[in-house]
Amino acid sequence: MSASTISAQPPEKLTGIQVGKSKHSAAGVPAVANSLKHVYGSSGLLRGTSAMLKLNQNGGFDCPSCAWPDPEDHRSAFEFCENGAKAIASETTKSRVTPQFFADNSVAELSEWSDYEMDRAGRITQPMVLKEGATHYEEIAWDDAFDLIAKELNALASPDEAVFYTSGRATNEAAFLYQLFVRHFGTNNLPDCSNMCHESSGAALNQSVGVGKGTVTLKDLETAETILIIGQNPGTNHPRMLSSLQRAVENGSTIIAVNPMKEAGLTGFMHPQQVKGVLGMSTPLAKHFLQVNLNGDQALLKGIAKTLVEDDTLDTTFIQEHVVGFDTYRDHLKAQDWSELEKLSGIQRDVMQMVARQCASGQRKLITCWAMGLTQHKNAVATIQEITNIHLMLGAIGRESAGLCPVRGHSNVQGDRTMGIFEKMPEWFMDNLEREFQFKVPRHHGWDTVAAIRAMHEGRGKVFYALGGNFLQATPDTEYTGEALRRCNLTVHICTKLNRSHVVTGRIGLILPCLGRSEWEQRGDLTQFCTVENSMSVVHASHGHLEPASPHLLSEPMIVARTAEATLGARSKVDWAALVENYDSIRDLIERVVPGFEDFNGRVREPGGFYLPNTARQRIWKTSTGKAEIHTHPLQVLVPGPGQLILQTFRSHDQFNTTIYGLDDRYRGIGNERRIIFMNPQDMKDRNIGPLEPVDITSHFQGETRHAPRFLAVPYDQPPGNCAAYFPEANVLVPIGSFADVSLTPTSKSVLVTIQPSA
Ligand SMILES: Nc1nc2c(c(=O)[nH]1)N[C@H]1C(S)=C(S)[C@@H](COP(=O)(O)OP(=O)(O)OC[C@H]3O[C@@H](n4cnc5c(=O)[nH]c(N)nc54)[C@H](O)[C@@H]3O)O[C@H]1N2
Ligand SMILES: Nc1nc2c(c(=O)[nH]1)N[C@H]1C(S)=C(S)[C@@H](COP(=O)(O)OP(=O)(O)OC[C@H]3O[C@@H](n4cnc5c(=O)[nH]c(N)nc54)[C@H](O)[C@@H]3O)O[C@H]1N2
Ligand SMILES: [Mo]
Repeated sequence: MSASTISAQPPEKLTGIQVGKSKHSAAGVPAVANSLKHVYGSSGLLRGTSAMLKLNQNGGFDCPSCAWPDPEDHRSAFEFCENGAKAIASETTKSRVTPQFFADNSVAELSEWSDYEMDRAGRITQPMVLKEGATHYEEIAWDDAFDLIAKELNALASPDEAVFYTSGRATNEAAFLYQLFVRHFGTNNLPDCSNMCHESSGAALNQSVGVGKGTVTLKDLETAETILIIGQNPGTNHPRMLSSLQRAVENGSTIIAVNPMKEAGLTGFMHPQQVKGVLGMSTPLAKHFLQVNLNGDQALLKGIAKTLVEDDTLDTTFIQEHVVGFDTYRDHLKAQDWSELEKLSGIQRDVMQMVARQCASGQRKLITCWAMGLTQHKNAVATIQEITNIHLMLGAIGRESAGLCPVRGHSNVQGDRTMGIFEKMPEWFMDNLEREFQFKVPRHHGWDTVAAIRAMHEGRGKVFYALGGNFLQATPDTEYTGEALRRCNLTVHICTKLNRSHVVTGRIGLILPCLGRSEWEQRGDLTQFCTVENSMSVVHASHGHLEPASPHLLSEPMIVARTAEATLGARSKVDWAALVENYDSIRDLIERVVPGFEDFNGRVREPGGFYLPNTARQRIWKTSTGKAEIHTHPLQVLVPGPGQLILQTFRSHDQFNTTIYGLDDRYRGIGNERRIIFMNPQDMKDRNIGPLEPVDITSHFQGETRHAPRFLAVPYDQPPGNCAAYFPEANVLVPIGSFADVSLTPTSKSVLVTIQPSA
């Protein structure tokens, strides 16, 4: 079968939807029961139990699910959540994808499998190659795989013709070695999942407060007076955050949620490890729920800021001492028209004023948390800077119980950035690398994710190499990206499980299977461990405890080191083999290159690890002006054209990004189906669409259209003009040319669509 018949998209078949009531609170007994079902169902009792007992414990391994920190002083025996359990079950499964599996299933056949079926196939056991023109993958020896990569890389006219992607599960040690190899090879083409995730937060915060990360600790959160949670669904995506929010509420915090969808994890929470949770009593979490229009947050935040100015509840001392740009912003806010702000946000003026007064009350201990609901829009950076503006006007940063909290996704996505996975690392980092390693570090910026896809599509990018992830399904515009990958000479994936990126390949495709976080790595008498950094800048160790899924697996650092050795040969003076003999040697190098890692090997062996320094937290502003900066942006909110709706693409409860653990979305009341679109009931009536009827979706961007047929329409409480479908099924609708200003993050939460009943 020719490559062109291999589908880049998940199959269109429906799986038999069951609809129940959406829930008002998250977790509790069903969550625990569900997690045990997931672990024991696929990994067997022993492997599952020992994995769970080591999860997020001192001396155990870091949960490979989200980046939410572990509590320092009240870590329970089971510091995990339902979705952490699903991640472990998926990694520790007993099922195996062997060379025989690939002999039995052609690539074209596999492309007909759903993402759910691909994940269930199990762990890949051996390196595999798809040779030019071949229909099936076949086994390849590790040495031959590295030689093949080296040959293709070294045949390029320029190192800048290669793309080196990273997904945020990679550990610090793997990530540091990887960027060292890539820069030594001669390019900064290091796109990563962050480009599609919190890039907008990093860009906004770096410019405003001089640090691209959050400024608060878990203790701050649990003792804040007011917590805003904007564009985030913690019940599904950061379930352990709910325990912290519950403690905050018990300490007297007022939580205000801002979200177009009434998400269960925001309205209430039943703690699974406490009696009242088991009895089913839920602590109300959010006191106020603002059902903002999709993309309307900028208008809402301006309304809140305008109230602070009108009420004159500002921290003038802080502003005078620390802030630039306030006067311009104040004048801009005064000129804002309330009715315009109300119309664009969908929130009444008195509600905006109420929120502003809550934020300014007490000692102004305000924390704002946000995630993809803010970062994946055209105006994302501007919107996030409206948040920093509010915090700067209130002096609510750099003191106890107050500050900024972008909630990261992948378990080590923040650490990977700290290690240098970035297409445009600052000059000081490059200087440090050059000093330590004595090679000419390339200084010109590399490609981010969107630029890399375009380059491959246009034939400028020829080799694609991925440290983890599922590039084809995570990126926008699935058909366009699929074509980009097909045009490469070689595509390489370091991975644990089968995914769709493995079936849409370049002329040659390579799968390099690696150890998972939960597995031990023995070198002689030494058991290696790795390190990660969580969403609140705590660096800590992660020790694998299970026997590897296959004796043929190599660790990520080992695969990177052997790729480097084979490719660079005598060009490199780095002793790659020695570095992976003992990861302490990699950590010694990190200590010499990255600030904040003094005595890395000593401190990371302390239980709980250590905090990285955060200058904004200390009210030191590493910005271009040396002050905290208020930035004034024009009000630019997406308004759909006649007949159009705004579509957001988000996560169900049973997925981790492109890994589909199951077909339910329990809190939203959905069973056994993913090909659905949540719509406002009136929008359905207007289009003659009945509940659960199939519809065709068309997206519109600069005169181009993209199509996704046969999604089932589900009525759901959200503002008129808004709708929602799951990622990655809906990614085909996200235009490659539509990305955020400054951060260039694809606009996965603001896609303009029209919807009609299927013929
Ligand atoms: N179980 C599980 N955990 C995960 C993940 C997973 O897939 N599964 N993914 C991980 C990763 S990489 C990340 S980045 C995080 C993602 O965590 P989230 O950001 O919570 O993920 P999404 O499902 O994209 O949810 C976005 C939320 O924002 C809301 N929203 C969308 N648009 C807007 C808007 O314009 N304004 C406002 N105010 N709200 C909006 C949506 O209704 C939804 O509740 O989770 C991480 N943790
Ligand atoms: N439309 C739309 N698109 C989105 C988003 C959205 O909200 N909407 N969200 C974006 C976001 S926030 C993100 S972070 C990206 C995610 O993008 P990615 O990080 O690229 O995708 P994942 O689905 O997390 O990657 C899953 C694959 O990683 C591999 N894997 C799992 N564990 C390991 C491991 O330990 N080591 C290695 N080497 N491989 C492993 C497995 O093979 C698995 O199939 O997607 C983005 N795409
Ligand atoms: Mo993410």
